[in-house]
Amino acid sequence: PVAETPKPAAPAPAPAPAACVFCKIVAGTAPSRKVYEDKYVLAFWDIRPRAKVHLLVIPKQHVASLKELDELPVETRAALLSACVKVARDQGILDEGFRVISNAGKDASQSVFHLHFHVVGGEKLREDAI
Ligand code: D5M
Repeated sequence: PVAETPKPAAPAPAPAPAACVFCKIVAGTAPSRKVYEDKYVLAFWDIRPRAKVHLLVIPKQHVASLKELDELPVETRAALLSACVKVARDQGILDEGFRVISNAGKDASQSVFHLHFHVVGGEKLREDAI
């Protein structure tokens, strides 16, 4: 039998910046109103809610934005989107409708450089806002 070529080792995750507020929330050294947590992701209330329900879903592993999504293990990538749907369901906003947004980079006015998905709903959202 032909010997299997060893798989290249996955690149080590980049160290989290010490000043990252969302990393501090993951570590439990900054407060948050948590609504969901599993091995891969954390979800909590946005500190500046812009809708009746406004949650953030983040990977526990630090990456700066959606631009770096492919640096995350596939399990984490899947867990992020599933968690968006789960928290929307848990908040009772699944049937009436909700929106999931990730601001990446300066044209999107990203202000916290740890990947996050805004999950918003609980009221009629503006049609002309994306
Ligand atoms: O949005 C970043 C979002 O993160 C913004 O809606 C405020 C929120 N934020 C910032 N700091 C905190 C803490 N400590 N807890 C909860 N929510 C927070 P962006 O998409 O980067 O513009």
